[in-house]
This record gives sequence, C-alpha cells and structure tokens, in this order.
Amino acid sequence: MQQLTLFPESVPTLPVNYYPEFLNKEEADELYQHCQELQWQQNQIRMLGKTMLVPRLECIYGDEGCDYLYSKSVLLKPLPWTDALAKLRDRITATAGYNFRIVIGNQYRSGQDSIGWHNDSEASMGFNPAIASVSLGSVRKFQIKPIGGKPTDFWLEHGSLLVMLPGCQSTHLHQVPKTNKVVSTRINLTFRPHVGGKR
Ligand SMILES: O=C(O)CCC(=O)C(=O)O
Repeated sequence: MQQLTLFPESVPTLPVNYYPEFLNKEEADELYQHCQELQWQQNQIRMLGKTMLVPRLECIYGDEGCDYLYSKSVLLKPLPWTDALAKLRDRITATAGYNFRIVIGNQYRSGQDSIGWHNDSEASMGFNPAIASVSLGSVRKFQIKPIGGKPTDFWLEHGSLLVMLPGCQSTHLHQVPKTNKVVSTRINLTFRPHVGGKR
C-alpha cells in the first residue's frame, strides 16, 4: 500500500503519515453508507462564556466507559462498536501499529461545517497519543502547522488514512476550515486511545 511519510525537503517535517488509498473505492463507498446509519448529533459547546452549537455533527463509538470530554464542555459517551467500525479499527492497527479504544465521527454537512485550530490533548487519551483519521465523501482541506508556524494543506481523499503520530498533539495544531465552495457531505472518523473505561 502506498504510504507517504511526510519528510520531503520542500515541506516542513510533519509528524504524520498519510495513506491516500487506505481503502479502495468500493470499501470506502460501503463504509460511507454504514456511516449514514450512525447516531449523529449536533452538540453544544461552551466557549468564551457563551454556549453555541458545534459546527458539525458528531458521534462516538468505543469500549464501555471510555467517555471523552473535550473543550471542558462536550461530553461524548461511546456507543458499542459496530462490526464495521471494529473491523476498520483492527485494520488501522495492523497498518499503523497503534491501538485504539474509541472512534469519534465528525460529519461536515456543507462547506460551512468546520473545526477550528486545535490540538487533541485530552488527558483521557494518555501521554502522546497517536490519532488515526479516515476520510470519506467530499474532499476537504485539512491544515496542520507547528505551534507558531506555517500551515501545510492536505486534501484528504475518500478512503484515505492520516495518522497523527505520538508527539504531534504537543507540537502541532490542525483544522478543517470553512469553505465557500459548494461541497457535499464529508465524514471523518478519528480513532483514539483511551486510558479509562472497562478492559
Ligand atoms: O475532520 C478532520 O479531518 C479532522 C477532525 C479533527 O480535527 C478532530 O476530530 O479533532
């Protein structure tokens, strides 16, 4: 399988591995269909003293008790793994070599859905987590930058896998910005470790 380790001279060294064709088209289409049946919801987030809607839909599946709190205000409680998500988790582990206990889905319904600059530094993932992200549906721009540095753009394709390696969350920020282009739905599945819950 093609794997790009992103250390070419022309771009800054990035602590990520990208597998553009992790799933073939048929597999990616099938998974996209499965994702339509997941339990998506639009959560509320508290930021700068205000409560607002998260600008995308979210869902979470995983091991029992692996609750995930982010931005000190959004608490996600995992539903049991579906067969398809558990199979995908194991395939990512076989490729990337990391174990995962939850998957958080993001659904970007249009170009106005987004996620701003952030890192994923929740203590529940443990020290220096690897996070693996599968993209399905419309291609959107994903940006990553060293803290205080310049962004590098990726166009994350249907069926691709991007692995943010251990350490990435301490040194880099990432985002999926809004776009005024007409884009249809994109689904992103981020597989993450977790230090709690039932083993
Ligand atoms: O949709 C993506 O590719 C990124 C999602 C993300 O940044 C996150 O879930 O923390």
